[in-house]
Amino acid sequence: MAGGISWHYVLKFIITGDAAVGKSSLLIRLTDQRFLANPDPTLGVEFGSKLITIPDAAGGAATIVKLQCWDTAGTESFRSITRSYYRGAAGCLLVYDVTSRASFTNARSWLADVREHADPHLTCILVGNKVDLRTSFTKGKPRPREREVPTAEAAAWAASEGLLFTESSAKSGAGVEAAFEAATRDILDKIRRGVWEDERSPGVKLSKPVPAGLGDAGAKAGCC
Ligand SMILES: Nc1nc2c(ncn2[C@@H]2O[C@H](COP(=O)(O)OP(=O)(O)OP(=O)(O)O)[C@@H](O)[C@H]2O)c(=O)[nH]1
Ligand SMILES: [Mg+2]
Repeated sequence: MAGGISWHYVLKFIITGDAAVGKSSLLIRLTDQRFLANPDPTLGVEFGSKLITIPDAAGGAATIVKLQCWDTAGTESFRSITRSYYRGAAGCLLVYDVTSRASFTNARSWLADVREHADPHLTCILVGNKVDLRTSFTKGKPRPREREVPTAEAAAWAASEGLLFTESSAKSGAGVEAAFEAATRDILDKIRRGVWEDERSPGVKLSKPVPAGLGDAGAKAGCC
């Protein structure tokens, strides 16, 4: 890449929400483009990273961003551990399951945690996951599994809390990259407006150009 830059920014993301809403599945879909029907519950935190390219709306040069994502456990017993990962995050995916009203109701308490422990400038996107889900099987018989959280209701709550909003399916892949991209665009906009100051913001790092010849490895070593 020109100037030896592999990415322009490194952004720290956290993924939070109730157990089993699909947080790890969203991250695996983003980083590996695959879906596991029976993933293990997260114990504490897991990490994943992905380069994404954000085109410039005005037709200028695209911005390459390295997302460093901390996928936290939704299980209550890990809550005090996972809270410590909120500090310094620039972005947050607050995930619920569209077929579980309880997970949507509990999003309020996850958001309260984020507000208490993360930077006030953090960009949070509410993500209603599992939009593919219509049917589950009990004792071999199909049983309809209804959506319990209407899109309009979640969108209205997100707007009232100043959150971005989208729906997704980690299973089909629909809306997954778009969720991370929407949050990233918002963070880049905040960087442009000086809301996030590089160097002093632990969740936002600017990549430093390295001398020609050091190549990709040099750029990575010079960052994060
Ligand atoms: N149908 C469907 N199932 C999903 C989707 N996302 C996740 N799942 C399933 O939901 C279950 C829980 O997924 P996980 O990704 O482990 O959930 P989690 O939020 O990381 O759970 P914890 O790590 O325990 O907090 C698994 O059986 C997944 O296969 C989705 O978009 N659609
Ligand atoms: Mg998990």
